[in-house]
Amino acid sequence: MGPKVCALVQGGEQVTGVGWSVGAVARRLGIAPSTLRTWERRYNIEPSRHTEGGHRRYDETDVARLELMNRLILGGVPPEEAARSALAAGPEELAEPPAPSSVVPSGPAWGAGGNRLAVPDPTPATRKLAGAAMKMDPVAMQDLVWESISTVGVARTWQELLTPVLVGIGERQAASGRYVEVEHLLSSCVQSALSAVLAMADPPLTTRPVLLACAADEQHSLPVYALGAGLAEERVGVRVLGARMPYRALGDAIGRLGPAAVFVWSSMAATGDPLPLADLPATRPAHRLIVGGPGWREAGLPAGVRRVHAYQDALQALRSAVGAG
Ligand code: B12
Repeated sequence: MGPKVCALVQGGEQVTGVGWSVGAVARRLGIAPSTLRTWERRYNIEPSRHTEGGHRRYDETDVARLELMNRLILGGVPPEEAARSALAAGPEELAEPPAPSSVVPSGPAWGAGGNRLAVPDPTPATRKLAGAAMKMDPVAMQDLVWESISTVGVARTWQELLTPVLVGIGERQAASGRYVEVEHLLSSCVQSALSAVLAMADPPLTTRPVLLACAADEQHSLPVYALGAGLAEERVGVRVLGARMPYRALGDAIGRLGPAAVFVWSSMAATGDPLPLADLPATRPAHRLIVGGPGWREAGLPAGVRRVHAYQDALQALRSAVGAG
């Protein structure tokens, strides 16, 4: 019997050929390709075929197994145990999980306001993502995020889909004091999709990179991943340093990499003190220093530091700093 041809739809993308490639499976799961290889090396969760050239190819059962493993991990099961369960799973366990609505309790036990999330100016896509977030369904969330990224790109996905849903969950959480678990799972799905875009980006066409970091003690890192992924998609070289970046370490990174621009994010007033920005080292040629996020205190921003208020403006300022727009 010849190799079976898979024709599967993932995130709006048709994947055809003798099974799924590492990249296609990674996109489907919203994880980095290197994670798949790590799982294979550590837990023997491997593809059942290879091409003649030795490239890994996953069939539908392999993909279902990996999806089960990913679901278990996102649900808090340690990877080793998740891999054991996925390898031992029979066809029934590997089938689609039950519709989350049937397992999510409803009514008063689920909290005041029911299991709906109010999203500003809702669209069909934000409604679906908000629904999947409230049902805590990571596979649906990842599908929706990937479908959007592969159709309209990172920038529009962040602005039109992710920002409204994140703002909605933030408001819901602030009003009720609940839904931290929803906020965490949604953040984890968004973060893994954006990290996968970064990991799979084509090589940059720029020479001096853009450094993206959160202010010291600032944990809200999604905006810097969204900016990094948006720039990487345009083949701008980036280094995303992520959450809680001590200023001294940011200074060392600036000295080591000689970036064309540095972007620092602050969501909260507690992390938006502009004074430490003045001590960041100068470089030759000079870099642009740009800050964004509602946390920054405007008064006291050192001369020459630009503050941007919108994602699109940040993207434009960074593009122009590297001479790419
Ligand atoms: C996800 C999330 C988390 C996750 C973060 C995970 C991660 N890896 O990033 C976790 C669970 C870790 C978390 C922790 C906390 N969080 Co929180 N979190 C959020 C949430 C829901 C989204 C964060 C985000 O990505 N924001 C970015 C975008 C989506 O939101 P925005 O900044 O409001 O967007 C506006 C503009 O900035 C602009 N914009 C959007 N994107 C971009 C991008 C760029 C580059 C630019 C320039 C502009 C821009 O457009 C928007 C419309 O005007 C927000 C809600 C919110 N509105 O931000 C709360 C929120 C930021 N968190 C809040 C709080 C209080 C906390 C905690 C202190 C909770 C706690 N008690 O522990 C901790 C803080 C820990 C710390 N030291 O940082 C508050 C902050 C209140 C304040 N003003 O200080 C918020 C606003 C929720 C709320 N309404 O109360 N959080």
